[in-house]
Amino acid sequence: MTKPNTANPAVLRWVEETAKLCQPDRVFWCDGSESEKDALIDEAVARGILIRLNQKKLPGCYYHRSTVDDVARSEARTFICVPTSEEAGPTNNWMAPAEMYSKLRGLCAGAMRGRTMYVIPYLMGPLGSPLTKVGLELTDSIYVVLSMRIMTRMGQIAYEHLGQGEDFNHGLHCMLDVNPKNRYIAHFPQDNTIISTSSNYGGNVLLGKKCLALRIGSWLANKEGWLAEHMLILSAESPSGEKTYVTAAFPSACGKTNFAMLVPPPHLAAWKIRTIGDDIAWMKPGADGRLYAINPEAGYFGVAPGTNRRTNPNAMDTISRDTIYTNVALTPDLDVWWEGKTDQPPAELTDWKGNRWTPGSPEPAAHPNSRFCAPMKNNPALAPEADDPNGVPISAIIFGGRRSTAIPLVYQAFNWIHGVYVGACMSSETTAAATGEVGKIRRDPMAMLPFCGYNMGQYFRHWLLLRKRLCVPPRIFYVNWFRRDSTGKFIWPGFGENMRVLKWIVERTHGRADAVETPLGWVPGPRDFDLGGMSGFDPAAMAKAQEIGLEEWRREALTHDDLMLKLYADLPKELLFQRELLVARL
Ligand code: SAT
Ligand code: MN
Repeated sequence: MTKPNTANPAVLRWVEETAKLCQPDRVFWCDGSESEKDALIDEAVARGILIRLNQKKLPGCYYHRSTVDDVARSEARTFICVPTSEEAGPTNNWMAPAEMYSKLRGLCAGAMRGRTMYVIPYLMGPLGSPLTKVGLELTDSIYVVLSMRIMTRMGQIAYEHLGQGEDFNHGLHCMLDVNPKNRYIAHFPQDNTIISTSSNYGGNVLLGKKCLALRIGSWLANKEGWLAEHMLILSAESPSGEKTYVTAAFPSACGKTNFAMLVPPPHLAAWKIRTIGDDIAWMKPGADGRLYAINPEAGYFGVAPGTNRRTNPNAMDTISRDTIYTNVALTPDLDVWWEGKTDQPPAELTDWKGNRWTPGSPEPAAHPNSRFCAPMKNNPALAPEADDPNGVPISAIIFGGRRSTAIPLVYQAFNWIHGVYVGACMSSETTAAATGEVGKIRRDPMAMLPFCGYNMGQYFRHWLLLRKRLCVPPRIFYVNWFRRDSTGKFIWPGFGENMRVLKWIVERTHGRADAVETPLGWVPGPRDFDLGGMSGFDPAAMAKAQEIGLEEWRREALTHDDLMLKLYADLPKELLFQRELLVARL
């Protein structure tokens, strides 16, 4: 037992109650210090929870391997526990709070016997921001402590922000035996409480991230008049030094981290892109009628496969030190490797399951959802604004998904209401970030399907109402980097070249670039999209990337109906009108 490092009575009371329930042998009060980190790492290494990587190549880096059925978010086991199922809405799993509490109390009773319960105080958001929230996570996982230390502003700083108040998120994580049968990720928004059992996977157990910053966050945002969104935030500085702030919502594993760390191609090298956040944006109308965004996180929990010097050099630098890797492959000299890290795989590896792997092995060496967890301060492209308590004023909101067909590279919504409709109809092919089938098209409104903590129809209404509080609403765009030609090849080269799309978007927000009207929205005029210095990509290829097939779109519009019908009872009528308008234009 270490000594409590706070006198906050609500914190002391809750830790005591939880310890009584879970009966840990020890309670460890984390303070976030360096010496504490070193001691916890030593213990994790001694117990085989972490492997110390090659410290010459990867200073401060460690490796964690999870059990084979605990490698992604478990959406089927994620619940919103509010009094009625209508409040949770048809896109969420629901259970009555009393029933879920009783089930989880049963599972957690005595669950930490022989173990240590760690008390993690943390902030979501920069110190001193009016948007910042305090969380307390109680967990019996050292891996969670060390990851939360990277992903949040963790330690004494959170108690200082909280003072004697009671306004903090109560998070409890019990690893149990990580058996999926006992896995629950349960949210109780009315009590500002999260309980997660029987998993040790990031999105299920780093409770500040998806659980607090998005599910509870969106519920609070609806009540308090702000937005909690699954969005990266970046700053784009033009050659003349003008800074434009942009957010973008793409589903998990669709390139938010890459876009947030984009390195422009040589032709556009005078532009500077800097990262504010790579996954979550909290946004609120400011006194000047603009929408201001902060990144509540302090680290990146990114997908490793596909990350390399060419696709994301800033990420490669970020993860070269102080990083926890999970479920990637190991080289014989304890370096890390994953599919796409180098063109040629090493001759021999230990795969994510701990087995010997050679290039002829049938399975990938790294799990497709293997991750790095790295502090944002390592990012060479980090924007200084990432720590600004006031946030940054957003000029453009980009929606996008992973679609092989139909959806053009970029278009702009006609106005805010149309933009909300376009975001609501977002769709994407599923990825390995959640358990289940990969590559299936699903509607993922605003990339929030797995993360909206209340009724999705109500969520759209909240978006529509917010417009009234904005004098300068961000312009709304839709992008698709993933369209393929008839041979299956990606039409658009993506990655750094996405700067060209971003440039058009930025220019549009300042009223400088021209556009052509189409049934979907405005698209770049032929002279207003910069293809300079691009070899192998010409206006004909651009036309293919931008093609809007009317027949294909008539079918596409019909597929919007799954979601519209599911949400019909709560769907704002504005969105039904938007659908009528789209059909008429087609
Ligand atoms: O696995 S996480 O939920 O943390 C990341 C993601 O899926 O977006
Ligand atoms: Mn995410």
